[in-house]
Amino acid sequence: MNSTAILDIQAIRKQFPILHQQVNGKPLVYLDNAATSQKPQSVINALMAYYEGYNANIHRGAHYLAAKATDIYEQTRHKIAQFLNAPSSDEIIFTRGTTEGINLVASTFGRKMIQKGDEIIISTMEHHSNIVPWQMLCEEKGAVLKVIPITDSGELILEEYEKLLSEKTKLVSIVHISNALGTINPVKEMIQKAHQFGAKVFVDGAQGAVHLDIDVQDLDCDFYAFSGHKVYAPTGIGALYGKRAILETIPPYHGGGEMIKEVTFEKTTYNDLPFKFEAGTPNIADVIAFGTALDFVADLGKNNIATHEQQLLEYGTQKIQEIEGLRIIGTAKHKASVISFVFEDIHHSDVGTLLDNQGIAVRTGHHCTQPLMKRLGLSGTTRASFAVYNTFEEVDAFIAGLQKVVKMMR
Ligand code: 7TS
Repeated sequence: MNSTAILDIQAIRKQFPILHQQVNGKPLVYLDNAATSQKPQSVINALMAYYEGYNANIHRGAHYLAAKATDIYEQTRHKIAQFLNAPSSDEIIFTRGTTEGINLVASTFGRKMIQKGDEIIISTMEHHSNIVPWQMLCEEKGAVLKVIPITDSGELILEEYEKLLSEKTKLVSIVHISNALGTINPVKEMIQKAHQFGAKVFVDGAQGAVHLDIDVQDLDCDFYAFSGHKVYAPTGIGALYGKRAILETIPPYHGGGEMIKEVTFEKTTYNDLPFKFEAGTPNIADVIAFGTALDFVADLGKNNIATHEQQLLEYGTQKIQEIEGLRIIGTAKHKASVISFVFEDIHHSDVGTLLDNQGIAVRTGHHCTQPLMKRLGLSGTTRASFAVYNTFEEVDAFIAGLQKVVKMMR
């Protein structure tokens, strides 16, 4: 099978220096993209250009370098607003990643809006980062965490979701795409249902923002969080979108410089959005390179990337099913480019090690979704996840690698 005609995958691969190496004497086949994506040369160059050419603190310096750094830093905020189709870049807050976005909302919105007896709804397929902050909040406030069940194929049971919704529901926090199963959840419909009860909705977009065109206005979500490092940007940087009306009424997250208008020992007034939520010197270099990563995605076209990834998913799914004793975990109708699987008789960590011996990088284990694994009766899975630079030949190498594993272990 050939690569999609829309994108020149070989030309794209050339932009990723890390891909061109041998691991354990074999060409690297990197299929751990749901954990983190690799970085194109343009992103690496953006980091270098900042440190070599205009490193300065932002929003405060009265000099050329500070003005330039501030300018380019703020351009990324505009790019993120466009990436999510947010009404304004004032509604984009820089975070360290999805995890911090969730914790920010739990400690600001949660602190102000959640009271004893209130209910927060999440689902069985959440990443730990979309479970634990809400659990901590519920414990502190005496609120109750409710969990939407799933089917054996890894889809949310929407009738059960509707039964959980009530006047007590103050927040629904739901993953857009499951990292462990690949399931794409019908978040737009779920948001509408939650809003009928006056509940706010947080969408964990760690995987969603990578594979789907996101329009927060069309979704009508109240919050949307994602991580830069999964969309070809550096680690340690992410973004949170929040509706202006909510962000304006909730308290700040961290106290410190930048987030204030005026400080006296008696009282402090807070800065305007989005700076109210951004205390201290931020991760300037990585924000700037985040902007470059979003340019990389925009230049290729998100839909083109998604089409290629879907083709890899279909091809891989079809091929992997030919392996005896292997079961795919997560067979939802709407799926992103993740194939999670188990063998009847081979432990997932052995599969990972034996693939690594052949230069093939996958993730094994519970994928930070222990309650999901428990629901499915598994201790973990092996997971292959695809990005734009993966090829059909790499899928073939992965399948051949698995066949070797089977031969060695049986
Ligand atoms: N939510 C989902 C759905 C995720 O996939 C992840 C990371 C997170 C939240 C947390 O994102 P972070 O950038 O703040 O860490 N998922 C994975 C994964 O599947 N393998 O490694 C990290």
